[in-house]
Amino acid sequence: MQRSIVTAAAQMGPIARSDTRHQVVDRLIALLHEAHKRGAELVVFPELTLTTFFPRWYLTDPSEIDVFFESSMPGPDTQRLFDEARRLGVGFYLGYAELSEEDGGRHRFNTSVLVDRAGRLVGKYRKIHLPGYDAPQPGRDSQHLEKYYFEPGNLGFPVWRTMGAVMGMCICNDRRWPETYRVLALQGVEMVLVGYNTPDDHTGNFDFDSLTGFHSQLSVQAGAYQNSIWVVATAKAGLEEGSNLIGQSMIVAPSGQVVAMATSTGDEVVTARCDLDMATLYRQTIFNLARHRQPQHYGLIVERKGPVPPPEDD
Ligand code: CDT
Repeated sequence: MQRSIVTAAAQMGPIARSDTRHQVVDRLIALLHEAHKRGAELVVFPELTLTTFFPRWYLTDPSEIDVFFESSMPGPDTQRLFDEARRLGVGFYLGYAELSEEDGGRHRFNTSVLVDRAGRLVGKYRKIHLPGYDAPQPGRDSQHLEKYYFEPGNLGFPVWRTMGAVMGMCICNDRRWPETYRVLALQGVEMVLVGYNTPDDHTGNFDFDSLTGFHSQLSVQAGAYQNSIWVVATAKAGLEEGSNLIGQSMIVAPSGQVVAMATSTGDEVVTARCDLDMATLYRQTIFNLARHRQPQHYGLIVERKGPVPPPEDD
């Protein structure tokens, strides 16, 4: 019997700073209905889904910062989404800014949760690769201050057997790192869910920035193919508070092929039936990690602090 799961990438257009959680959750529920109408059993929402992408601003007043964070999930504003998803029998991935009281202190993480079709919270992931800076950079109109607002995730890259598949999560910049997919693949992941907010001026170098869409797609396709996994990557997109966020939400097969992609930079649902046996096929053949991977021959991995020194003069 074929194992498959109909999956939706539920891209969101821009969210203004003044938009309320209620307005945002209304949009999420509309996307959920659209996905369900198309047969989706699992919906992937973006990174930091509930608010505008606030790391573009340097805020110092804790009360101004706290409004972007959730101290419980589900919370008073998101309970409606959880209830509606359970009623429809649709699982989902949701990214949000998490304020956590643990180890005797307050901690802030860039987090996602995975919820199954019965509305049960299956797992939580906290973003490990935080891009940008921990202090504002002079000369930039738009900052990228994730290192200022968040701590690196402390939950590793777990996988969960749920909804008929082995699933893992990552968040935005994580998708550019081969380690992300490989650490998940070594645990048998079949489907990786990722939300993102990617400004089209994120490096400040136009030669690089003009390739932003290409690099996003390249990272997801390479991760999928080299690790035999389905990747569902969902953007927050469009012109948000003066910053252009790329769209191109996509579903990529273990073959590396893009099987669905958003064509707008607004609220948009794309779906695909993800055949999990395709992941098995690639993993049993070209990328049979147990048979073909050769870590014992890779040599000692030396982490240098700087470049390899130049040859010494005789
Ligand atoms: N949100 C996020 O991680 N965005 C980054 C772009 C910014 S890098 C300064 C990304 O990798 O898409």
